[in-house]
Amino acid sequence: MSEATDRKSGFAVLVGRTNVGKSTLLNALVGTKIAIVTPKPQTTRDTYHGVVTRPEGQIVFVDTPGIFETEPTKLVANLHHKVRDALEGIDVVVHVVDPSRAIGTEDRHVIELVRHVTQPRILVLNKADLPERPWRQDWLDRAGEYAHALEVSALTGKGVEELVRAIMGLLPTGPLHYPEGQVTNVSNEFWIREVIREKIYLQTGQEVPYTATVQVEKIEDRQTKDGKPLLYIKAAILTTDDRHQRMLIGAGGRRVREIGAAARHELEVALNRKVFLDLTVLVDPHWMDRLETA
Ligand SMILES: Nc1nc2c(ncn2[C@@H]2O[C@H](COP(=O)(O)OP(=O)(O)OP(=O)(O)O)[C@@H](O)[C@H]2O)c(=O)[nH]1
Ligand SMILES: [Mg+2]
Repeated sequence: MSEATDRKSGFAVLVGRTNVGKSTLLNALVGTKIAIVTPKPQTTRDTYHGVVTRPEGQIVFVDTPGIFETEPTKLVANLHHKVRDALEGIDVVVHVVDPSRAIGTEDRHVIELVRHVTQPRILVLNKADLPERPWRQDWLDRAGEYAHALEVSALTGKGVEELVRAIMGLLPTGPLHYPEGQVTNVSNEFWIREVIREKIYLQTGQEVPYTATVQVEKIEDRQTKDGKPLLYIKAAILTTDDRHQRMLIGAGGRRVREIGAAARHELEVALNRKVFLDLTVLVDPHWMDRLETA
């Protein structure tokens, strides 16, 4: 924590239906990849922080799991519980929407959730780069319920600076929550888990990603044979049943090898050193039961 100053400081939570681009926006705001992004819904499963520090102040963005309508599983209940929790103790609510898709039940659920918070709200119409956004005007018609309504493209960066300025304008002054230079609260272990999870979403179909989680068992600094630094990681993909285990492993182990290779590549580029990723696929029918839903 730094000394109290006249700088702005506070929390802005990103909420919205699943797949609207909250995590892509978090990465664009911070300017580096913190959150995993995939074309599949329900990618984000935890709330975490991306920090933007400027001379005028600091915004701590909180990414949240998207709201979605699906079979009520323990996992879904856990994710929605995390969104409600994330709305506590924040300064600004950023409601992210995708005007290329019809306003549906999931959006109405978020509208209700957001309507009940007392903090200032900003409506963000994302995906401004898309040529067809038929529901743009329907969202703009709701702008009166928000302190600001802004159009951005998390993909190209358009409008992202304007969003930072709008939020800064709504924050109180106070001590910074993170030291200058720190961009997230995500631990190395959490990040490794997320990178592997992203590759599962990208490389397996249909329901497979939704029955899977990743457990990191060991992270060790080692050396390659020629004395270069090597990060050894032992991790397991847990899935709820045998059929999904077989799909994750693939013929002759090909699928899990591809997931591992893609994750290893991303980790090596980010860490700028060799990574050995020992990845297995295990059946654990109870992993979801251990999640908190209260
Ligand atoms: N064209 C376009 N696509 C975008 C934009 N922002 C995000 N996307 C895409 O939308 C999809 C979903 O993005 P995410 O950032 O994972 O969405 P999310 O809201 O975090 O989704 P959940 O974590 O599942 O709630 C991905 O395929 C992104 O590439 C944008 O500004 N323009
Ligand atoms: Mg997300």
